[in-house]
Amino acid sequence: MAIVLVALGSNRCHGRHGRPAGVVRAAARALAGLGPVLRVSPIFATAPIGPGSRRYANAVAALDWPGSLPDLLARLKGIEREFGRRTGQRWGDRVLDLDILAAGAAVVRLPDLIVPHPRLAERRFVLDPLVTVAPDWRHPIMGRTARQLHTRALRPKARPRA
Ligand code: A4P
Ligand code: MG
Repeated sequence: MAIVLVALGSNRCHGRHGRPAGVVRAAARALAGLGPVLRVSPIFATAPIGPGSRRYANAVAALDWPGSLPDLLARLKGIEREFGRRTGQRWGDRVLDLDILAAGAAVVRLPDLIVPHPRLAERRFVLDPLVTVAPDWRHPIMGRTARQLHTRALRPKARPRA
């Protein structure tokens, strides 16, 4: 593997790292324990999608990871646990969520790992930071760059004419 794009999200406070933005900053430092972190986006404050009740801090990091993607997922889950993440409601409030967004042109479909992340192209909270880190990364299935996906997501949705 080479450069892996990792999404970081938090919408709960942490005893030591404080508010969600502090949690995301600390998590980016923890990623550096896995391999060189080449870039980290600014942190975006975003409204929750789904049943979450509080605003999120979201970011994307580019990590140079020499191992396999299932091994990386296991390490990311380990970091989530170190930050006190409990398994709970899907999409529910969480102190830290680390998702593998993409790894170059890799396409993975395992029972517990799908890359590129299946909801990546629909989500401003992913695309806004992603485009600052890897604007030229090309989605291997959709054939569009992060910049193109971002532009598309900014466009107002077409509405049926009255
Ligand atoms: N999994 C499959 N593919 C991947 C991948 N590429 N990266 C599996 C990471 N995990 C992957 O994830 C559930 C399972 O997905 C994992 O066990 C893994 O085997 P999880 O992190 O335990 O649970 P989750 O995050 O609640 O579910 P999911 O489906 O990953 O949710 P999302 O898509 O991450 O959405 N609103 C804002 N504003 N900002 C957010 O960050 N996040 C979510 C969670 C909802 N709303 C949000 C945000
Ligand atoms: Mg997740």
